[in-house]
Amino acid sequence: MIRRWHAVAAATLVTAAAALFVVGGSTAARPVSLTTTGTRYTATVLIADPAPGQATVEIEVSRGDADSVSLSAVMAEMGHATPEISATEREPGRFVAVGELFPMNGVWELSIRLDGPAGEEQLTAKTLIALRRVRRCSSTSTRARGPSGSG
Ligand SMILES: [Cu+2]
Repeated sequence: MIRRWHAVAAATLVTAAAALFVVGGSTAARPVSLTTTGTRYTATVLIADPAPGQATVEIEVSRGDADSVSLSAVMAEMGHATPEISATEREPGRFVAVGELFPMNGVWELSIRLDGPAGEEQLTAKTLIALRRVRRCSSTSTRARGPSGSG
């Protein structure tokens, strides 16, 4: 029962994502750039390639002196949660995390947990994760890519 709901929900999300891309006139996931503000910190989330699988997420802390940043993600409507991963500080205020934060397409809520002399704070940002290539016509366009007649 859960699996069926899962499949239906996934199909709905893919359709929704495809619709967004058609409206946007693009065939690839667009880079994500979101700024979120709390009482202690302000952070900007940058995802160059917002696709499922291994993700590289950059966090720029523009307000507040953060010593550590950790990320986790939740897809509430499907009950998914990914374990927290630690970001590495590449330069002052700029953190990068690499990991399986977004295992599937859809809208994910990213939690950014920051800690520093000012204290701990958790910020959130919603982001759409989508297939690398979403075609308007799914029936024929992907078929012609393979090597024809070889192998
Ligand atoms: Cu799912």
